[in-house]
This record gives sequence, C-alpha cells and structure tokens, in this order.
Amino acid sequence: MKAIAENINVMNKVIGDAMKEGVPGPIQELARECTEAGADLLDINLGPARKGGAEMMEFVVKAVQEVSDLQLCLDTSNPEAMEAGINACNQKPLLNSYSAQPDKMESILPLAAKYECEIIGLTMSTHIPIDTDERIAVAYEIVASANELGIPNSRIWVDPIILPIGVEVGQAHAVAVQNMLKSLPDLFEEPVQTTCGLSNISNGAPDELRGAIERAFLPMLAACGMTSCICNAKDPEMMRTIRLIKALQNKSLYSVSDAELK
Ligand code: THG
Repeated sequence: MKAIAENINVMNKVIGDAMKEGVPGPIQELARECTEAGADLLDINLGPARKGGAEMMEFVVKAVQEVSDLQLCLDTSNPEAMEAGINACNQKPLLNSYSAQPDKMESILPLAAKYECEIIGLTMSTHIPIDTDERIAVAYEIVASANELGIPNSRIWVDPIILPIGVEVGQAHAVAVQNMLKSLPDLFEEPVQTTCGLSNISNGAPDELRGAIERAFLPMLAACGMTSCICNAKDPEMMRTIRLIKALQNKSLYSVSDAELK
C-alpha cells in the first residue's frame, strides 16, 4: 500500500497562496513533513491552473525537489502544466490523471507515452459510473487506450473514483469500488496498479471525524487489492494504519514502532 501524500494542494489556503505568489517556504516545509511522515510519493495538485499553470508547476516541483527525494505525482488537468512539471522532475513522475473523457484522453495520456511515465486512469467518461459492470467497462476502455499508445498495464494506476459516503449513492458506490477491485485480476492478464483519493470518502463529514471514516475504508480497499492511496500524510493515525497494512501484507518487516503514533 503506497501512500501518496495529498497535502501539497491548492485547496489548502496557505499552500495555495504560496503557489500563486511563488513563495517556496510553506511548500517546502509541508513537503518535508509529508516525507518524514513516511509518504511514498508526493501529489502536487495545482487544481485547474488554467492561467500560468506551467510556470506554477515548474516552481512547485523545483521547490519540493530541493527538500525531498520522493517520486512526485503531478495532479493537474492542464497539459502545459503537466509537461512543464515532467521536464522539471529529477525522476519520472506519476501523472494524475486521465480518464475516458476525450479531452483528457487526447491531452494528458499522450504525455505518459512521450515521456514513458506511469499514469493514473480515472474510471469515468462523461460521468462517474455507479454500478460495477459499467465501472469495469470503463476500466477496460481506459487501459486499452493506454495500451494502444504503447503504455503497458504495469504503468497504469486505475482509480475507481471514490465518492463521499454521505452522498446519496455513496454507500453503494463504496461497495461497487470494492467489487471492481476484486475483479481486476480476472480482467487484465498483466496486472494494473490501483489508487484512489481516499479523503473523498469523508468529504462533507465534520473535520474531526474524517480520519476515522478514511481509516475504516482503507483496510477494506487493501483487502480488495488496492495498491496505493492518495491520503492525508499529516494524519499520524493514517500513516500508522498504512505502516501496519504494509506489515500485515508482509510487504515490510514489522517492528513494534510501526504501531506507534509518530
Ligand atoms: N483521484 C485522483 N486524484 C485526486 C483525487 C482522486 N486528486 C485530488 C483529490 N481527489 C485527492 N486529494 C485531496 C486533497 C485534499 C483533500 C481531499 C482530497 C481534502 N483536504 C482538506 C479539505 O479540503 O478540507 C484539508 C485541506 C487542507 O487544509 O490541507 O479534503 O480521487 N487520482
């Protein structure tokens, strides 16, 4: 279970202001915190970043790389910002993301082929599927589209898109996501990787309760084969849960410190 830190994102007021004003300090402090907290990758989420996105992405990537050696996950729908970020990275980043939406397919997916990067594929087209069969059909479509550009399954991270438990279809959706994950090995001979925006599940819940919802869902997803999650690396209980999942899947050597809060 790889942890992709969600924290360097434009939704965070302090970080969003620092990104827009070109002030590296707060971004570098947060990147250090997430790295020390045990994240495996750092998501850099500029949001839509229509104006000046390329310059902003280059600035944030270079600032973060001064303080962390972790692989970066470039999170933007702006292809110019995405390409500027790829060119500023010291190591190949994970691209976040494309989907079956034609514009994403045409603008972001080709960058993963051109630069031989790994890429997250959201299982959505014009809408987010609600039932498992439709979600599987979209998963097959997004993987086939990447394969056509020479991108192997091993470089595709399928994201079933998690919806908040509190919205009308949220609970049914949480079950459909688990069912889809369990069916992926039968769907693809060469395994794909998988990821999700774990915090989405708790969106709308009182802030003090969000972590509990996220930490209840993550082991369920891990048991269904989820190989990574975009999560709040600044939540010590979340990072403890991830350390213990890694040990309980025999992917890391357990030590009692894994069970301690850091
Ligand atoms: N899939 C993929 N990428 C994604 C998502 C996904 N990127 C964006 C998002 N969903 C995952 N990232 C976040 C980042 C922050 C929050 C939720 C998801 C969040 N932040 C708190 C808030 O906004 O209240 C706190 C913000 C702060 O102060 O740091 O909820 O699903 N592939």
